[in-house]
Amino acid sequence: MSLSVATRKLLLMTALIVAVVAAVTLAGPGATADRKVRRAVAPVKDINGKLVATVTFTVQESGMIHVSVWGEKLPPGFHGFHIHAVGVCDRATKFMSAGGHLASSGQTHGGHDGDLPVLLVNGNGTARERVNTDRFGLKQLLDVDGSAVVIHELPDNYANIPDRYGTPDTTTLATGDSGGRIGCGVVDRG
Ligand SMILES: [Cu+2]
Ligand SMILES: [Zn+2]
Repeated sequence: MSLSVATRKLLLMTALIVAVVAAVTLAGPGATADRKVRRAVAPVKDINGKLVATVTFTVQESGMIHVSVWGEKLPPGFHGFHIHAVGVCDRATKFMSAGGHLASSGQTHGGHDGDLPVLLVNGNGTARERVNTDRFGLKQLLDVDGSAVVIHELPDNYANIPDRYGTPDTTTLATGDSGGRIGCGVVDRG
């Protein structure tokens, strides 16, 4: 069977259109999502593996990150609340696997990129916090070694120790004395 020149041209055009449509479709939503992640989420679990909080990070128009916390079944009071540098929440290490606070070089506690306002847990064990921060971006949260949200046992003093108490030691300068880690959640794409 031999095709006329016109038929061949038509077939060629059709193939070309199919190829272009396929290319646009492939490069469309998927590629955009890869380039522009707008949201991340961290399900925070306690040392028994029970979900105690959900923390979402959303990029605002301004470029700031909106942090939203829904917590429950937590011990009432103020709790140190930070982004830690490694996205590993290993209960066997009491969440020490999450490393120190997310930080850039030269920062001390209170000024770390990952330092957030303390979390207020109400008498009924619930916590609701919303804050905007320009200290980090989603890229930093979702970098190669990831990151983790950590809820601590005690309040955070942000290394704000007045002179009359003497010179703060390295632990205070690094952590704000917020004690053990009672909750940990790996930050993942939302
Ligand atoms: Cu912490
Ligand atoms: Zn810190």
